[in-house]
Amino acid sequence: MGNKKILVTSPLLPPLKELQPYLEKIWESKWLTNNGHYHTQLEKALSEYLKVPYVSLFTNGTLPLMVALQALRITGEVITTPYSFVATTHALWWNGIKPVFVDVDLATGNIDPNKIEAAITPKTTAIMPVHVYGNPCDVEAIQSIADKYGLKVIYDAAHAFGVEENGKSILEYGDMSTLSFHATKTYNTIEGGALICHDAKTKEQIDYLKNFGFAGETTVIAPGINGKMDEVRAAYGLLQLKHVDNAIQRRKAIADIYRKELKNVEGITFFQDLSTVKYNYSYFPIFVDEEKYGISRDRLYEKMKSKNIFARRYFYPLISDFSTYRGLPSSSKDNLPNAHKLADGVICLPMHHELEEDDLSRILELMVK
Ligand code: T4K
Repeated sequence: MGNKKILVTSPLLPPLKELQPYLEKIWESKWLTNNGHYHTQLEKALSEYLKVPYVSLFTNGTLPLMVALQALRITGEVITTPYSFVATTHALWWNGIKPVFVDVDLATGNIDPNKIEAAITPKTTAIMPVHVYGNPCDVEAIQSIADKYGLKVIYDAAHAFGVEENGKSILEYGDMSTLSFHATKTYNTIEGGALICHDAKTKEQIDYLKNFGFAGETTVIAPGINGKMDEVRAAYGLLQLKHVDNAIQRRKAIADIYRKELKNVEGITFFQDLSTVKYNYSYFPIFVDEEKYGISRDRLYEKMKSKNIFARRYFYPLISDFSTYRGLPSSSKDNLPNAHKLADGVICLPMHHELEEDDLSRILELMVK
């Protein structure tokens, strides 16, 4: 067995020769960005692939969060999860919105709907949950709370490309959902993202907002931003759609091996897959119980590193522990016991389409004593 570097992920890349003809067309047309030909094609292709009617492409997965908040005119306080990538909460902060953290469910890592109502105040205007690792939130429970209190729901679905529950896209829920197509995601456009909404008028508004607010050559309807995806990345994204299913299949096979080999290791647990859900296997988080496993999460993480295996502790520290957010009342440790438990135990094992049997053996041999 070799000692080659194993990273937590490796980007899916379309074969270079497949990209060449697209690049030639772009060079020929001299149309590089601003709602170009491939941009239009990719929005259409993604809406078919993802089974959602309206897709607005973006240049990354953070801007759609920012724009969703603007489009829905969210202000005041928003209820969200601390167990996510920091971009989720930053999007609120950049909009002058106060995040209110609610604890998560240990079974999924997602916001616990049973704890949302207690966090609602007269200033609450929305809920921003995350389908963390692509695990679907309890969308029905969240919607019924939102309906009861007249709140909007924006899902950060950065990890949930192609995820379905009972045959329906998880992106269909809430008022809007956002996706990230960053290089490290199951489906990538190098950098990129999308905002999913449910009607043509809202899509039109989103498309104005991602283009500085321009609605025609001389009319600016709102203080928009530049969130546009360029033609090179849109073309690359079209090609990726031909290959992403194979990559997901390989990820599933790897997840099955991890599950099989780790299920009887004392002190190591992982989330259970539900038969009603079509997953994308974007991450494989495990949780280390130091007492039962014998060594701490950080010791295991360092041990892996010393063997050239670069797993990652997504999502540690919790967002609520970063300096910007630490002082908020909802950031107190007592308010977030489950989130702390997950963050203190988590390691995301290497998970990508290029992992080979040898790589998996190296990872598992080190973990299974
Ligand atoms: N909401 C949620 C819930 C998110 O998770 C994210 C992003 C967002 C919103 C915002 O979406 P974006 O604006 O990013 O589209 C990564 C990603 O940068 C970030 O997109 C992602 N979530 C987050 C969970 O992870 P880092 O700091 O861990 O990336 P980095 O550079 O350390 O790379 C991770 C591993 O991937 C390394 O082992 C190297 C490998 N890698 C990375 C890149 C960039 C490659 O092999 N090739 C590459 O090109 O943040």
